[in-house]
Amino acid sequence: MAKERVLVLIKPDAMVKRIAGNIITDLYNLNLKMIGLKLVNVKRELAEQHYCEHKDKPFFEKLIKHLTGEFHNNENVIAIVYEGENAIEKARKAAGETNPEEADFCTIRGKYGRIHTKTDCFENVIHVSDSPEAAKREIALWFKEEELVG
Ligand code: 3AN
Repeated sequence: MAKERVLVLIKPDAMVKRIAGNIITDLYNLNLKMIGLKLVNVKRELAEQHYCEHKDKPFFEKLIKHLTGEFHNNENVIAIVYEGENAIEKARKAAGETNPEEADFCTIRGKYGRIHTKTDCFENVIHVSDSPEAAKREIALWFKEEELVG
């Protein structure tokens, strides 16, 4: 299988919980190569572009508020690009189910995620691209090519 790239976002809920290091350690175990990393103060425009495929979903506004840090003290996001064989499948498996309450306990979302009782937001800790096409689009949104160390 050819090398793939995948975008991972460590979301504001993980940042306020100070578990970014734990998440990166879990991802290290996948034996993928980290080729880009940055801290981003996410503005609404970037969040809307990132989640454009969900713009008609009832939870869209919550998604935007979550990614921009509005629910979490305006926290930043860590954006990482990994490269390697089967990178997308490996990283998504490590992340676990979208709904953190349904995620296997051993996955990142299973260990660290929750549904917030007041906002009803899926605080699911990380985003992972779900296809090579999505990864390509998302990586171009978050990184300039020269920021990636291939
Ligand atoms: P994933 O992040 O697992 O690829 P997507 O792309 O289907 O999942 O959804 C994007 C984000 O939208 C999820 N990370 C989650 O935070 C949120 N989301 C998805 N489905 C729901 C839902 N039914 N209720 C609330 N938020 C949702």
